[in-house]
Amino acid sequence: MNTESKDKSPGFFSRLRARLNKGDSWLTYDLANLAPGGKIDEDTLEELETLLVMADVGISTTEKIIEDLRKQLARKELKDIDALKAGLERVLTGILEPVEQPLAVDGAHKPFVILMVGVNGAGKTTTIGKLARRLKDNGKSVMLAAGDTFRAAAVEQLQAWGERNDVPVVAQPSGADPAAVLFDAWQAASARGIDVLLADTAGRLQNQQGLMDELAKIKRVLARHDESAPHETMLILDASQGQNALTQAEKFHDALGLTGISVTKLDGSAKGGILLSVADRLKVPVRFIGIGEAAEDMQPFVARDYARALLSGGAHSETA
Ligand SMILES: Nc1nc2c(ncn2[C@@H]2O[C@H](COP(=O)(O)OP(=O)(O)OP(=O)(O)O)[C@@H](O)[C@H]2O)c(=O)[nH]1
Ligand SMILES: [Mg+2]
Repeated sequence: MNTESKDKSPGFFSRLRARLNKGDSWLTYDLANLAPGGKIDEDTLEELETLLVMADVGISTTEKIIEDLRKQLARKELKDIDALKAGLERVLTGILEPVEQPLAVDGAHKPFVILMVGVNGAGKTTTIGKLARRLKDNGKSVMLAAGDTFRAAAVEQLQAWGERNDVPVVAQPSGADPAAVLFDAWQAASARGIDVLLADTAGRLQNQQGLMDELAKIKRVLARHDESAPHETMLILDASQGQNALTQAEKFHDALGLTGISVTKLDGSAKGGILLSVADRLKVPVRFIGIGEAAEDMQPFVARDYARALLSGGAHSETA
Protein backbone atom coordinates (compact mmCIF):
# COMPACT_ATOMS: atom_id res chain seq x y z
CA MET A 1 0.00 0.00 0.00
CA ASN A 2 1.36 3.38 -0.87
CA THR A 3 0.52 5.77 1.91
CA GLU A 4 3.07 8.30 0.79
CA SER A 5 1.60 11.60 -0.15
CA LYS A 6 2.54 13.98 -2.90
CA ASP A 7 5.92 14.46 -1.38
CA LYS A 8 9.14 13.52 -3.07
CA SER A 9 10.77 11.74 -0.17
CA PRO A 10 9.44 8.18 -0.26
CA GLY A 11 10.85 7.24 3.13
CA PHE A 12 9.49 10.13 5.14
CA PHE A 13 6.16 8.64 6.15
CA SER A 14 7.69 5.40 7.37
CA ARG A 15 10.42 7.31 9.16
CA LEU A 16 7.83 9.54 10.76
CA ARG A 17 5.85 6.52 11.84
CA ALA A 18 8.87 4.76 13.26
CA ARG A 19 10.31 7.77 15.02
CA LEU A 20 7.04 9.14 16.33
CA ASN A 21 6.20 5.96 18.13
CA LYS A 22 9.66 5.17 19.32
CA GLY A 23 8.75 6.08 22.86
CA ASP A 24 6.32 3.87 24.69
CA SER A 25 3.89 6.46 25.96
CA TRP A 26 1.86 7.14 22.85
CA LEU A 27 -1.48 5.38 22.95
CA THR A 28 -0.82 3.00 20.09
CA TYR A 29 0.88 0.56 22.34
CA ASP A 30 -2.13 0.18 24.55
CA LEU A 31 -4.95 0.45 22.10
CA ALA A 32 -5.49 -3.29 21.76
CA ASN A 33 -5.45 -3.64 25.53
CA LEU A 34 -8.31 -1.21 25.87
CA ALA A 35 -10.83 -3.88 25.05
CA PRO A 36 -9.55 -7.20 26.36
CA GLY A 37 -12.74 -9.05 25.42
CA GLY A 38 -12.86 -7.27 22.09
CA LYS A 39 -15.92 -5.25 23.11
CA ILE A 40 -15.88 -1.47 22.88
CA ASP A 41 -17.96 0.26 25.54
CA GLU A 42 -18.03 3.36 27.73
CA ASP A 43 -15.17 2.00 29.87
CA THR A 44 -12.99 1.66 26.78
CA LEU A 45 -13.64 5.27 25.87
CA GLU A 46 -12.84 6.41 29.39
CA GLU A 47 -9.55 4.60 29.32
CA LEU A 48 -8.78 6.04 25.92
CA GLU A 49 -9.58 9.48 27.30
CA THR A 50 -6.90 9.07 29.95
CA LEU A 51 -4.40 7.88 27.35
CA LEU A 52 -5.05 10.87 25.12
CA VAL A 53 -4.55 13.31 27.96
CA MET A 54 -1.31 11.56 28.91
CA ALA A 55 -0.18 11.78 25.30
CA ASP A 56 -0.38 15.58 25.43
CA VAL A 57 -3.55 15.95 23.44
CA GLY A 58 -4.89 18.33 26.10
CA ILE A 59 -8.15 18.16 28.02
CA SER A 60 -10.50 20.10 25.78
CA THR A 61 -9.31 18.49 22.55
CA THR A 62 -9.46 15.06 24.20
CA GLU A 63 -13.05 15.69 25.27
CA LYS A 64 -13.95 16.61 21.74
CA ILE A 65 -12.40 13.41 20.38
CA ILE A 66 -14.12 11.21 22.97
CA GLU A 67 -17.46 12.92 22.38
CA ASP A 68 -17.20 12.14 18.70
CA LEU A 69 -16.32 8.49 19.40
CA ARG A 70 -19.23 8.26 21.86
CA LYS A 71 -21.57 9.20 19.02
CA GLN A 72 -19.99 6.54 16.83
CA LEU A 73 -20.49 4.04 19.64
CA ALA A 74 -24.15 5.01 19.96
CA ARG A 75 -24.56 4.46 16.23
CA LYS A 76 -23.06 0.99 16.77
CA GLU A 77 -20.13 1.80 14.52
CA LEU A 78 -17.48 0.69 16.98
CA LYS A 79 -17.87 -3.07 16.91
CA ASP A 80 -14.29 -4.02 17.60
CA ILE A 81 -10.83 -2.63 18.16
CA ASP A 82 -10.18 -2.16 14.44
CA ALA A 83 -13.36 -0.15 14.10
CA LEU A 84 -12.28 1.94 17.08
CA LYS A 85 -8.89 2.56 15.47
CA ALA A 86 -10.49 3.53 12.19
CA GLY A 87 -12.97 5.78 13.98
CA LEU A 88 -10.21 7.43 15.95
CA GLU A 89 -8.13 7.96 12.83
CA ARG A 90 -11.10 9.70 11.19
CA VAL A 91 -11.59 12.00 14.18
CA LEU A 92 -7.89 12.88 14.38
CA THR A 93 -7.69 13.53 10.65
CA GLY A 94 -10.78 15.74 10.92
CA ILE A 95 -9.05 17.87 13.55
CA LEU A 96 -5.78 18.08 11.63
CA GLU A 97 -7.03 18.62 8.09
CA PRO A 98 -8.04 22.28 8.46
CA VAL A 99 -4.47 23.24 9.39
CA GLU A 100 -2.87 21.31 6.53
CA GLN A 101 -1.96 24.39 4.54
CA PRO A 102 1.50 24.18 2.97
CA LEU A 103 3.69 27.24 2.83
CA ALA A 104 3.22 28.98 -0.50
CA VAL A 105 5.85 31.49 -1.53
CA ASP A 106 4.09 34.28 -3.38
CA GLY A 107 6.36 35.39 -6.20
CA ALA A 108 4.71 38.81 -6.20
CA HIS A 109 6.79 39.67 -3.13
CA LYS A 110 10.52 40.00 -3.68
CA PRO A 111 11.81 39.13 -1.26
CA PHE A 112 9.11 37.00 0.34
CA VAL A 113 10.08 37.45 4.00
CA ILE A 114 9.76 34.64 6.51
CA LEU A 115 10.32 35.60 10.15
CA MET A 116 11.16 32.69 12.45
CA VAL A 117 10.21 33.01 16.10
CA GLY A 118 10.09 30.74 19.12
CA VAL A 119 11.53 29.89 22.51
CA ASN A 120 15.21 29.09 23.05
CA GLY A 121 16.38 25.91 21.41
CA ALA A 122 13.08 25.14 19.65
CA GLY A 123 14.82 24.67 16.30
CA LYS A 124 14.49 28.05 14.57
CA THR A 125 17.97 28.19 13.08
CA THR A 126 17.92 24.53 12.04
CA THR A 127 14.52 24.99 10.40
CA ILE A 128 15.88 27.97 8.47
CA GLY A 129 18.75 25.81 7.25
CA LYS A 130 16.43 23.00 6.20
CA LEU A 131 14.03 25.39 4.54
CA ALA A 132 16.83 27.18 2.68
CA ARG A 133 17.83 23.84 1.19
CA ARG A 134 14.24 23.00 0.25
CA LEU A 135 13.61 26.35 -1.37
CA LYS A 136 16.86 26.17 -3.32
CA ASP A 137 16.00 22.69 -4.52
CA ASN A 138 12.75 24.20 -5.78
CA GLY A 139 14.65 26.78 -7.79
CA LYS A 140 14.24 29.78 -5.47
CA SER A 141 17.01 32.18 -4.61
CA VAL A 142 17.42 32.50 -0.86
CA MET A 143 19.14 34.81 1.61
CA LEU A 144 19.51 34.36 5.35
CA ALA A 145 19.42 37.16 7.91
CA ALA A 146 21.18 36.67 11.24
CA GLY A 147 18.62 38.38 13.45
CA ASP A 148 19.83 36.51 16.53
CA THR A 149 22.44 39.02 17.64
CA PHE A 150 22.17 37.86 21.23
CA ARG A 151 23.68 34.40 21.41
CA ALA A 152 27.39 34.35 20.63
CA ALA A 153 27.42 31.30 18.37
CA ALA A 154 24.15 32.06 16.60
CA VAL A 155 25.67 33.89 13.65
CA GLU A 156 28.24 31.16 12.99
CA GLN A 157 25.53 28.52 13.18
CA LEU A 158 23.53 30.34 10.53
CA GLN A 159 26.62 30.92 8.42
CA ALA A 160 27.39 27.22 8.51
CA TRP A 161 23.94 26.46 7.08
CA GLY A 162 24.49 29.24 4.53
CA GLU A 163 27.76 27.69 3.38
CA ARG A 164 26.32 24.20 3.26
CA ASN A 165 23.51 25.37 1.00
CA ASP A 166 25.47 28.00 -0.83
CA VAL A 167 23.20 30.88 0.16
CA PRO A 168 24.33 34.34 1.31
CA VAL A 169 24.00 35.35 4.97
CA VAL A 170 23.63 38.94 6.15
CA ALA A 171 25.00 39.48 9.65
CA GLN A 172 26.30 42.13 12.02
CA PRO A 173 28.45 41.86 15.13
CA SER A 174 26.71 40.45 18.17
CA GLY A 175 24.84 42.99 20.23
CA ALA A 176 23.56 44.81 17.12
CA ASP A 177 19.90 45.77 16.93
CA PRO A 178 18.11 42.80 15.33
CA ALA A 179 15.63 45.09 13.60
CA ALA A 180 18.56 46.91 11.96
CA VAL A 181 20.13 43.62 10.83
CA LEU A 182 16.89 42.45 9.30
CA PHE A 183 16.31 45.75 7.57
CA ASP A 184 19.84 45.59 6.15
CA ALA A 185 19.17 42.09 4.93
CA TRP A 186 15.87 43.15 3.41
CA GLN A 187 17.61 45.90 1.45
CA ALA A 188 20.30 43.53 0.23
CA ALA A 189 17.76 40.90 -0.78
CA SER A 190 15.60 43.49 -2.47
CA ALA A 191 18.54 44.94 -4.42
CA ARG A 192 19.59 41.47 -5.59
CA GLY A 193 16.12 40.33 -6.53
CA ILE A 194 16.21 37.46 -4.04
CA ASP A 195 13.04 35.34 -3.89
CA VAL A 196 12.99 34.43 -0.18
CA LEU A 197 14.57 36.06 2.85
CA LEU A 198 14.70 33.80 5.89
CA ALA A 199 15.06 35.84 9.07
CA ASP A 200 16.41 34.21 12.21
CA THR A 201 15.65 35.68 15.65
CA ALA A 202 16.96 34.99 19.14
CA GLY A 203 15.03 32.54 21.28
CA ARG A 204 12.76 34.07 23.91
CA LEU A 205 10.14 32.94 26.35
CA GLN A 206 6.58 33.97 25.68
CA ASN A 207 6.38 35.76 29.04
CA GLN A 208 9.45 37.96 28.49
CA GLN A 209 7.51 41.04 27.56
CA GLY A 210 10.50 43.17 26.52
CA LEU A 211 11.70 40.50 24.13
CA MET A 212 8.24 39.92 22.73
CA ASP A 213 7.99 43.66 22.10
CA GLU A 214 11.29 43.44 20.24
CA LEU A 215 9.71 40.99 17.79
CA ALA A 216 6.77 43.32 17.29
CA LYS A 217 9.27 46.08 16.56
CA ILE A 218 11.07 43.90 14.01
CA LYS A 219 7.74 43.37 12.26
CA ARG A 220 7.04 47.10 12.24
CA VAL A 221 10.47 47.96 10.83
CA LEU A 222 10.06 45.42 8.02
CA ALA A 223 6.57 46.69 7.26
CA ARG A 224 7.89 50.23 6.91
CA HIS A 225 9.69 49.21 3.73
CA ASP A 226 7.24 46.66 2.42
CA GLU A 227 3.91 46.96 4.13
CA SER A 228 3.05 43.35 3.39
CA ALA A 229 6.25 42.07 5.11
CA PRO A 230 6.88 39.80 6.86
CA HIS A 231 4.81 37.56 4.61
CA GLU A 232 5.08 34.69 7.01
CA THR A 233 5.57 34.83 10.78
CA MET A 234 6.40 31.25 11.61
CA LEU A 235 6.49 29.87 15.13
CA ILE A 236 8.81 26.94 15.73
CA LEU A 237 7.50 24.58 18.38
CA ASP A 238 9.52 21.82 20.03
CA ALA A 239 7.12 18.87 20.28
CA SER A 240 8.96 17.42 23.26
CA GLN A 241 7.72 20.33 25.37
CA GLY A 242 4.24 18.86 25.44
CA GLN A 243 1.39 21.06 26.63
CA ASN A 244 3.81 23.88 27.33
CA ALA A 245 4.14 24.19 23.55
CA LEU A 246 0.44 25.03 23.37
CA THR A 247 0.88 27.85 25.89
CA GLN A 248 3.82 29.16 23.88
CA ALA A 249 1.82 29.05 20.68
CA GLU A 250 -1.10 30.94 22.22
CA LYS A 251 1.13 33.69 23.61
CA PHE A 252 3.18 34.13 20.43
CA HIS A 253 0.00 34.19 18.39
CA ASP A 254 -1.54 36.87 20.63
CA ALA A 255 1.60 38.99 20.43
CA LEU A 256 2.47 38.63 16.74
CA GLY A 257 -0.39 37.13 14.75
CA LEU A 258 1.25 33.93 13.53
CA THR A 259 0.65 32.83 9.96
CA GLY A 260 2.33 29.45 10.30
CA ILE A 261 3.64 26.91 12.78
CA SER A 262 6.29 24.26 12.28
CA VAL A 263 6.80 21.50 14.80
CA THR A 264 10.27 20.06 15.42
CA LYS A 265 11.70 17.12 17.34
CA LEU A 266 8.83 14.75 16.76
CA ASP A 267 11.45 12.04 16.75
CA GLY A 268 12.25 10.46 20.05
CA SER A 269 9.71 12.39 22.07
CA ALA A 270 6.49 10.38 21.75
CA LYS A 271 4.70 13.66 22.26
CA GLY A 272 3.00 13.80 18.90
CA GLY A 273 -0.34 14.58 20.56
CA ILE A 274 0.58 18.21 20.99
CA LEU A 275 -0.05 18.86 17.33
CA LEU A 276 -3.71 17.94 17.85
CA SER A 277 -4.10 20.53 20.60
CA VAL A 278 -2.37 23.17 18.56
CA ALA A 279 -4.48 22.41 15.48
CA ASP A 280 -7.71 22.30 17.44
CA ARG A 281 -7.16 25.38 19.59
CA LEU A 282 -5.20 27.76 17.37
CA LYS A 283 -6.24 26.92 13.83
CA VAL A 284 -2.96 28.40 12.57
CA PRO A 285 -1.66 26.61 9.44
CA VAL A 286 0.89 23.92 10.23
CA ARG A 287 3.64 24.16 7.63
CA PHE A 288 6.37 21.62 8.36
CA ILE A 289 7.17 18.83 10.74
CA GLY A 290 10.68 17.84 11.74
CA ILE A 291 11.81 14.39 12.76
CA GLY A 292 15.57 14.84 12.95
CA GLU A 293 18.48 17.20 12.48
CA ALA A 294 19.24 16.64 8.81
CA ALA A 295 17.74 18.70 5.98
CA GLU A 296 15.70 15.77 4.66
CA ASP A 297 14.19 15.23 8.11
CA MET A 298 11.66 17.97 7.51
CA GLN A 299 8.59 17.71 5.31
CA PRO A 300 5.34 19.57 4.77
CA PHE A 301 2.63 18.59 7.22
CA VAL A 302 0.07 16.13 5.83
CA ALA A 303 -2.91 15.54 8.14
CA ARG A 304 -3.85 12.02 7.11
CA ASP A 305 -0.27 10.77 7.16
CA TYR A 306 0.23 12.25 10.57
CA ALA A 307 -2.93 10.72 12.02
CA ARG A 308 -1.94 7.35 10.57
CA ALA A 309 1.57 7.63 11.91
CA LEU A 310 0.20 8.32 15.37
CA LEU A 311 -2.01 5.27 15.30
CA SER A 312 0.21 2.72 13.68
CA GLY A 313 2.89 0.73 15.42
CA GLY A 314 6.36 2.15 15.23
CA ALA A 315 8.80 -0.61 15.94
CA HIS A 316 8.26 -2.62 12.77
CA SER A 317 7.36 0.14 10.37
CA GLU A 318 10.70 1.29 9.02
CA THR A 319 10.23 -0.77 5.90
CA ALA A 320 6.43 -0.89 5.85
N1 LIG B 1 16.13 15.42 17.01
C1 LIG B 1 15.87 16.60 16.46
N2 LIG B 1 16.65 17.64 16.75
C2 LIG B 1 16.37 18.83 16.19
C3 LIG B 1 15.26 19.01 15.33
N3 LIG B 1 15.23 20.32 14.96
C4 LIG B 1 16.28 20.91 15.58
N4 LIG B 1 16.97 20.03 16.33
C5 LIG B 1 18.15 20.25 17.19
O1 LIG B 1 17.78 21.10 18.27
C6 LIG B 1 18.88 21.89 18.67
C7 LIG B 1 18.47 23.35 18.72
O2 LIG B 1 18.19 23.77 17.41
P1 LIG B 1 18.40 25.27 16.94
O3 LIG B 1 17.99 25.33 15.52
O4 LIG B 1 19.74 25.77 17.29
O5 LIG B 1 17.31 25.99 17.84
P2 LIG B 1 17.01 27.56 17.95
O6 LIG B 1 15.55 27.70 18.13
O7 LIG B 1 17.62 28.27 16.82
O8 LIG B 1 17.76 27.88 19.32
P3 LIG B 1 18.18 29.33 19.90
O9 LIG B 1 18.74 30.10 18.75
O10 LIG B 1 19.16 29.03 20.96
O11 LIG B 1 16.93 29.92 20.45
C8 LIG B 1 20.00 21.62 17.68
O12 LIG B 1 20.89 20.69 18.23
C9 LIG B 1 19.26 21.01 16.50
O13 LIG B 1 20.07 20.15 15.74
C10 LIG B 1 14.42 17.88 15.02
O14 LIG B 1 13.42 17.92 14.31
N5 LIG B 1 14.78 16.70 15.63
MG1 LIG C 1 18.90 29.86 16.78
